[in-house]
Amino acid sequence: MLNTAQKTEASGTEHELTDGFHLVIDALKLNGIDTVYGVPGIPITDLGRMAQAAGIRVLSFRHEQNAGYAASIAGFLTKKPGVCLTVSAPGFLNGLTALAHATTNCFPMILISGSSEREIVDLQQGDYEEMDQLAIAKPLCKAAYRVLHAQDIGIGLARAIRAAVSGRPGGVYLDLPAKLFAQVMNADAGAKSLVKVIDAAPAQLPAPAAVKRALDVLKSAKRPLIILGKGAAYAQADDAIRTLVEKSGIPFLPMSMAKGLLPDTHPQCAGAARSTVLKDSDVVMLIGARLNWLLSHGKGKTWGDQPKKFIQVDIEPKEMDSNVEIAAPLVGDVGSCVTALLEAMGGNWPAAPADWVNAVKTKREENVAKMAPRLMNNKSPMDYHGALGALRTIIKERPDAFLVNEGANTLDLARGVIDMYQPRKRLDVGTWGVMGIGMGYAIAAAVETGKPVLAVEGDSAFGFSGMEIETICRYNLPVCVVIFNNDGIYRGTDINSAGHDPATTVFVKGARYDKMIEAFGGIGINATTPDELKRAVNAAMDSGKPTLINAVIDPAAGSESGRIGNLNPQSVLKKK
Ligand code: ADP
Ligand code: TPW
Ligand code: MG
Repeated sequence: MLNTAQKTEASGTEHELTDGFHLVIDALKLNGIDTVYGVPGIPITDLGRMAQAAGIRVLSFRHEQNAGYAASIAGFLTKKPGVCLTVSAPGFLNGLTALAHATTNCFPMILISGSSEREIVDLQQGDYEEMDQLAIAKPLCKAAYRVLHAQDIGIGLARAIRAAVSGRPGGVYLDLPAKLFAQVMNADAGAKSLVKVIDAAPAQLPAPAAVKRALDVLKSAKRPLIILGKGAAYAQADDAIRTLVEKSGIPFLPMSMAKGLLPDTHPQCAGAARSTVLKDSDVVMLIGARLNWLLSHGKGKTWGDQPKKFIQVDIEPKEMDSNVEIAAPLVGDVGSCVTALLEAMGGNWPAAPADWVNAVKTKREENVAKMAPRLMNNKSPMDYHGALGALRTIIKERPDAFLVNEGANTLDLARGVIDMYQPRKRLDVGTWGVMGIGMGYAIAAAVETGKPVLAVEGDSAFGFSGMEIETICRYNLPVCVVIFNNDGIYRGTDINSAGHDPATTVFVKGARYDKMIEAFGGIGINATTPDELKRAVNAAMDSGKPTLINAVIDPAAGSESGRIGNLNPQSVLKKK
């Protein structure tokens, strides 16, 4: 409804009016969307202002990609679509990477972009920021809609919400042309046109026969394994999943963002025996995890010579048999499937085979013991293990803090070293291994939950979203960014032997990223030893003040592409 009650005389009676701006805001609020991430400009500047005035939290970023990543992870954390608001063509395109990322990672998100005049765009007459955004968005998201009339705003948003969160969650594009915002209609009719989405992500129950089949396969196992993926984390069925794991006694392996669903220190956690369990298991139950590249497509050397049978719990039927045969597909939402499994298991489910459970336990203890001394070294400059040893203790002492993590070595080593204790606390590069999620994720985690955030960032990774430290300072968010500064991508030691330019993978030597945040009133600290690092992070987490710590890492410590160097193509001519 219009703020200053505007009235018209129509057939002798007074009518209150509303317009496109207000209908969009009312529709968001009606559906419980209370936070929006974006960058202002024509035609959505006033929408942002009015949304803020109407009590929606509007987080203004420095680049749409970061706002989009923030929205995507807000969706993962809340099971409501995260909303990113951008201007037309360039702003839309900047947000589009994040929309595609949300779709790829199965996070619910809505990218709302203003767009130019349809009549001019379609005739390609060169409008301000002209682009056929709807057509461009379509292949990169689950669904894309455009609203042309104010009376359709309610339906348009309802469709976007339902598409984003139902079934396999993903990104949705909503195109709102500039003209729409100014369209006026009768306020009563406007209010009636809004749609409150009822049961946006309905439970999807698995068929009883499929549950029985899954349990029959599981029962036949000699060396069973449960793999938990970020779909399981998203489902927020934490208690049921924990009960299933404990009741079955089966070792579990958490994928990166499923760490903490059960604590990494849980006696059944096989995280530290990853290669063994993948190789030697005979029955593998996937819960909300795809057999994509992150699991070597379910075949090859990683999976060893033992014949495998897979049970897969997933909401997306098409995921079954995507890479290998799935012996027992269980299609439904994780909560319903796990509950159905538990019910069908009954009271006397046999214990998991003891020799297998013990073999996994022994391997895990061996690996943990091997790693321990490396994590305690106090070298300066630091190596990854020394620095991560310090951060590992911090998360142990502050298990409700978020850990945002990106980089190559900084990512792969932190994933292995830093134990997680609570669900959905580890947020990282996800399915694409994308650099640039860091500050957007950190901001959204702090905004959506009010919890402290520790962002552990490679120096390259940080560069993709680094300007958002201003945003962190502006909103005074409890975010502590630690930059693992090894002077470059993978290593800081590469040399270009053919000319004066620096090698392609190196940055300014000895850069002081801590100075950047001081420009915005945050706290900057240079840490050269694990002890210094630990002190600085603890102080930051205690104070809750925006802090950036430049952790000086030995430029020679990392390896090419971290743990996935094997994916680099090799030229036969390379080292002539
Ligand atoms: P990871 O990278 O952790 O292995 P993936 O992103 O590959 O996880 O897989 C997540 C899977 O979880 C997707 O196939 C998706 O369809 C599924 N999923 C997402 N939400 C749910 C849910 N609520 N119930 C069941 N499956 C889900
Ligand atoms: C959007 C390719 C993968 S990892 C990485 C790049 C550029 C940076 C690694 O250096 P960093 O970490 O962060 O300093 P470290 O500890 O190993 O030195 N563009 C995008 N995504 C990806 N993944 C890349 C490029 C890449
Ligand atoms: Mg680096």
